[in-house]
Amino acid sequence: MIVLSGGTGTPKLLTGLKELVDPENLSVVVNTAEDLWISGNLVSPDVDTVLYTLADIVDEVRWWGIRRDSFHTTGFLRTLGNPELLSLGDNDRAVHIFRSELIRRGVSLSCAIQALAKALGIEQEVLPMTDDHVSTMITTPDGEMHFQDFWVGLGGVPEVVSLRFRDIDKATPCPRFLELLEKDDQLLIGPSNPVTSICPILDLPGVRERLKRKKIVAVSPLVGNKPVSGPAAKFMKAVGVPADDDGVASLLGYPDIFVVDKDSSYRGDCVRLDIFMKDREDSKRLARSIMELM
Ligand code: GDP
Ligand code: FO1
Repeated sequence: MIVLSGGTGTPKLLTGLKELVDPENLSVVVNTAEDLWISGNLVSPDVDTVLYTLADIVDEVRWWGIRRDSFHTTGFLRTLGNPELLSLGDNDRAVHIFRSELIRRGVSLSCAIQALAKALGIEQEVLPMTDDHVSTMITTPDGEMHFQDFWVGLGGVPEVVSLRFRDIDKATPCPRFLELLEKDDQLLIGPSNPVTSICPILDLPGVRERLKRKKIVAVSPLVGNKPVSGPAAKFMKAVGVPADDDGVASLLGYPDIFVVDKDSSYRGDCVRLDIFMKDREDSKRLARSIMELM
């Protein structure tokens, strides 16, 4: 099974899916358009959340970083008057160093992630959407900035005038993603932010075209017509679609099976389920229903 993922909603679903799908049959393709270099190392928030989820070490309160991590280096950097944009846990930072050292030696991002997954004891396949650099850039009335400057630096407060995926036209899907797109005839789009987590993957050159030949199952990230967390509604309005399941369906290219919340006001063809995952049992229950649909 191929799953397209961001860093919160889909990882929640993966906690259930990983219990039900043989690890060799689960490949997760992850958004990297929110990645950034901090203090010399590549931080890849969505990839790391997926890795930590599959390794069962993710912080399930924040849905980023490692459970019970310490923040000594981040704290001391702050004391030195050199704060970083993101608060990086010490073990999380070790993961960034591991990956970045490989990249500095010329290893591709997908191979570096593969090595990291192996070191973390993960049996499933985790792939970045591309080995190239693509960045989500947000334009506010004060100008253009990186996604993380908007979301963490400014708390997601400013008005969003527009957004774009910088350098996406020059990027290619990573080789193994392309191989999977030729092989599998079904694909699951997890409940992730359609604008900033899923569109960067779908908008890579050639991906939407290849998906036309597949059966696409997608789970909405909207519960009761609203995002559970994060800036999805603001971004959907900024890209000119309604902030509801009609908007989600259009951004995802009208999936063959669209799973929406039982209380969604969506009137198109869909499957209605309880898609809110408050705990692991909910994740497993939803994962089981999706597997039956697929
Ligand atoms: P990000 O990379 O951290 O922005 O994470 P994602 O894009 O993977 O996930 C963010 C989206 O997940 C938000 O739009 C939420 O509404 C959605 N989400 C979070 N929890 C749940 C849940 O329990 N069920 C569903 N269906 N969506 C969820
Ligand atoms: N989000 C925050 O709001 N504040 C943080 O300090 C922060 C640190 C952080 C560290 C590592 C990591 O992988 C993610 C982190 N996030 C933090 C989450 C991240 O900025 C975004 O929520 C994701 O990029 C959205 O997918």
